[in-house]
Amino acid sequence: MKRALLSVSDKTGLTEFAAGLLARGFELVSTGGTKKVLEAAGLAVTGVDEVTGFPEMLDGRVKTLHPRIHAGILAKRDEPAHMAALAAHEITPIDVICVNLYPFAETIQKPDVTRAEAIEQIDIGGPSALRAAAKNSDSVWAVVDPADYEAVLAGLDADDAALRRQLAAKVFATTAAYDAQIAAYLDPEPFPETFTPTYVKKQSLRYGENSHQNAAFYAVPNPPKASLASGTQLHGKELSYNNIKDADAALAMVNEFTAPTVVAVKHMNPCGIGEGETIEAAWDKAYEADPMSIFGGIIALNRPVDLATAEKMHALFLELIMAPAFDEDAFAVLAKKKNVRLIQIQLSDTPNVPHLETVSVLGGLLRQESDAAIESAADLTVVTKVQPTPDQIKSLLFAQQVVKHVKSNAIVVAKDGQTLGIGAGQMNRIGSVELALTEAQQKKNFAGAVMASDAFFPMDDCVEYAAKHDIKAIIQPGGSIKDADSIAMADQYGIAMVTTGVRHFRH
Ligand code: 93A
Repeated sequence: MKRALLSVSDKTGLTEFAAGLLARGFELVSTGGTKKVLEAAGLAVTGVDEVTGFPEMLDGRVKTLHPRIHAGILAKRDEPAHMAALAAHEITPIDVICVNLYPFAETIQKPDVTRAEAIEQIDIGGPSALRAAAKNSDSVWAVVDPADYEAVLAGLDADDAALRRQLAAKVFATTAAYDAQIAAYLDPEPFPETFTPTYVKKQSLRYGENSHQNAAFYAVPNPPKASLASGTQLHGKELSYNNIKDADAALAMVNEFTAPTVVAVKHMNPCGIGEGETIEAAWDKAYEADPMSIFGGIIALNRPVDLATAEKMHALFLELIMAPAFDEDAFAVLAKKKNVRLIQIQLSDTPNVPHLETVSVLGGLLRQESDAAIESAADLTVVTKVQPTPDQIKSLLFAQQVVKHVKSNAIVVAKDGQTLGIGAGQMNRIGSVELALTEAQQKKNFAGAVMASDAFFPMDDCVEYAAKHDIKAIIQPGGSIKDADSIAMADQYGIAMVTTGVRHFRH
């Protein structure tokens, strides 16, 4: 008679699977809690203690850890000496191991969980039995996921060796991720010597950046607020690789603003950001910031979408709209377009909660703390003879909050909670200044605009260009050996300049 060992924390689908095994002539062996569930369902089951001749010990810490179990799993079925050893010790081979693990990740998510409670949820016997079965997958079935039960029953009938190998790989991936979570809990050091992150596939993607590149989206098991992975898609075409990158950037931006704000993103850069009294007013500003580039844009709002705003957005072609909520009538309007992706997001409780960022480089990855710095009026040093006015200071701080989200070299021209021109990703700073100002000068409300730079001015040419193009105040980190030249240039044109001491490169 074939034997199956069932020992599961997640009892989903257990009795159906067990009944399927019984119907296929298996004898079932189980640990305490699993056995109870099976018996309650009227299924015949032997206790693991009857097989081992040992009681479950140490509050369950030792249940399946016994040669009568592990030799039964590990013996090579085509190795006569192995089978003779089993016979000599009267050990029955075990052909199916169905185990899922103590819920360690869920336990440490609970508020106020103690270290002792967490440690108790480190499963030792379960991974051992699973890994033994996976090692012996030439003959043994290692089943770790209830989602596979049906396929396993079918696979048993067909003696599907390929499926056994697939399941074995899943076991090692699962136990590796499980161990990585334990390691991260025991030592939450952000930059450990060995970095073993755990990501699970959230979705396969139709393609990557371009249609000839395959791609998939992976997320941590419990994604934080203000992440796309913790959002819910309510409507529209499935997300693309580029959507996810752009939406991630847009979300990081909108999450930093407290007043009603709308962010429009194209190719990872903001093309318009507007802050207003209402979300509709914010939309108007974000749209008018660059009515051309917003076409096909990714939009993030930090307030629920109301009908008036929805109607305005509906009039344009937009790829994706994210907001904490959509009013019912607003949703109905937007959902008239079949493809537009509507995503409900959760903003973080306070703006810009620091987190760790990871990007890949060939053969490795880079990890850093996110750029969580947000400057306020108290961080500004006026370096020119002319002082900025209170209104200019507001506009300078707004431009500063935008510029950190723009690819370097980054220049933002803004006024009254609205971007007017953005220069992104140029290889020299003056190039970004020219782009931002060329765009900004087309706006009818340009007069009195201010300018932010993500890093210091290496020479006085940027200030000269800005002054000649009617910029009245500038914010920049300072710190160049030629700061004095830039300040002198500002004084020459009678414009105000403040420094922050904080650089915001974004590569
Ligand atoms: O405490 S353990 O690490 N020691 C063991 O020997 C052992 N064997 C199975 N945990 C062990 N298990 C785990 O018990 C399984 O991985 C499963 O998650 C759980 C099932 O226990 P029960 O059947 O009592 O609900």
